[in-house]
Amino acid sequence: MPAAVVIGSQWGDEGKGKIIDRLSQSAQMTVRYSGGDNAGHSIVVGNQNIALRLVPSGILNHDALCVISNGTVINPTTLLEEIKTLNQLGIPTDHLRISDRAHVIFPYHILQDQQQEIDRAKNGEKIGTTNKGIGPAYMDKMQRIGIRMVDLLEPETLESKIEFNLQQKKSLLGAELFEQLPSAHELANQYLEFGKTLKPLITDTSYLINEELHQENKVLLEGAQGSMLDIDHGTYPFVTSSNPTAGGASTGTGIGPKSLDHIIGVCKAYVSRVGAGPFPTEQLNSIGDQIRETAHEYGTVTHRPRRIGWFDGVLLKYVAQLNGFTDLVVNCLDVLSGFETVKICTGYEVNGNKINYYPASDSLLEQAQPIYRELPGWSEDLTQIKSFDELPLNAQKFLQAIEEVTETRISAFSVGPDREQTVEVN
Ligand code: 2SA
Ligand code: MG
Repeated sequence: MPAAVVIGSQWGDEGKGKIIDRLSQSAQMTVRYSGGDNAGHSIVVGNQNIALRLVPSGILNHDALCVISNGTVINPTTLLEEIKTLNQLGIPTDHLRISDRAHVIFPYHILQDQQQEIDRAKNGEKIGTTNKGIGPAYMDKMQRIGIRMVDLLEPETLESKIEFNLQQKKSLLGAELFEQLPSAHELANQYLEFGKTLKPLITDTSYLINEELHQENKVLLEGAQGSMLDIDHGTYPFVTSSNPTAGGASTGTGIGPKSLDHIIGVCKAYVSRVGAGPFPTEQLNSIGDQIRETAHEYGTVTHRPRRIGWFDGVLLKYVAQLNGFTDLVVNCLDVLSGFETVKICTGYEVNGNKINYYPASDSLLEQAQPIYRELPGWSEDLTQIKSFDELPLNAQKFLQAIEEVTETRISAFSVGPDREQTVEVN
C-alpha cells in the first residue's frame, strides 16, 4: 500500500500529532521528513506526557520502524536526550533509523540563528525563529558546505570539514560571534562520539522506505510545522527553511511522488501562529484571548503565546491546492462553542479591490482586510460528540462551509485532545 502523509495546513500546531498517533497504530513504518528540533509534539506514555521534538510519534510502536529521513536537520544532542528519556521510561528505541544524508546542527548554527534574529530585529524584520539553528543548518546544506550524519562516522575528514565551516563563518560574520565555541578539534571529537553512539541507527533510509513500499506495507509520513511556513509557498520570509508541504515529503524521504496516495491536511477550526509575519484574520481582542485560553494556545517548545484568528478559507484553499489534499481533518471544533457567531474568511479586500487568492507580497497581506462569511454559532459543549449527526446544526453548517470554501472533503473532526475525541465523517 502506498504512503500516507499528514500535513499541517496553517502555520503549525494544527494538532497533527493526534491524527498521526491514530494512523500510526496501523502503519508498518513512520517517518519524519523535514525540519528539526523546532517541531514539538507530545506523546502519552501511561499517564505521562513526553514532549518530543525530533523522534517521530510512531516510536511507541515497536513493530514499526521509525525513521528520521534525509530532509531533516538533526541536533544530535537533542536526539540523544530524547532517546535517553524514552529508554529511561522503558521505551526501546532500537527500531529508530536515521538517514546518513540528514544534515547535522552544530552549536555555531545556533549562534548564527540568534545573531541573525538580533540583526533582523534592528531592521524591524525579526522572524521569531525557535533559535534552534534550523535556518543556518539548511543554509549550509544549500551552500554545499553542510555536514551530514554520514560525516560523523568518518574520523579522517570530520575535523577538517568543521574547520572549513568555522573559517567561512568567521570571515563572513566576524570571529567574535564564535569565540565561546570549542575548537574544531574539540567539536570533531564530541561529534565523532555522537556518531559512535548513533552508528547502529544511521543508514540509507530512502532504501528502507522504498523496500517497505515495495512490500506493500503502510508507510506514514509525519509532516512537521505547517504549509504556510514552507520556504517556497509560505509567507516568506516569515517561514521555516524547509518544505513541510507534500512535495517536501518526496524529496525529504527519497520516494517517488506517485507513492503518496493519501495526503491528509490537518487544520484547526480557527487559525494560530507563533512568530512574526502577516496574519489577515488575526483577532487582537477578546475573541483571540478567549480562544487562546480555552485551547491553551502556547508553544510546546518555546511556550510563546500563539496569535489567534478566524478560519481563513482563502489560505486553506491555497494550501489544499499546493499539497493536493485528498482530505481534511478539522481539529478543535469544541473550542468555538459559546460564540454568538463564527466567521470564515472567504476573500480579502486590498486597496478597494476584492481578491480571492493568497498574495505573495507581505505588504499586500498586511493591508488585506478579510471578507467574512458570518455563521450563527452554537453554545453546546461538543466534547462528548461521537458522530457528525450529533453535532448542533450550526456546527454542522460551519464544517460544511469549510468544505465548500476549501473545496476539500472533511474526513474527520476533533472535539478534544483525547484519542477518543476524534470523530470520523462518512
Ligand atoms: P525556525 O526556528 O527557523 O524554523 O522558525 C521560523 C518560523 O517557523 C515557525 N515555527 C513554528 N511555528 C509553530 N510551531 C513550531 N514548533 C513549536 C511547536 C513552536 C514553539 O510545535 O509548538 O514551541 O514555539 C514551529 N517551528 C518553527 C517559527 O515560529 C518562525 O515563524
Ligand atoms: Mg507543535
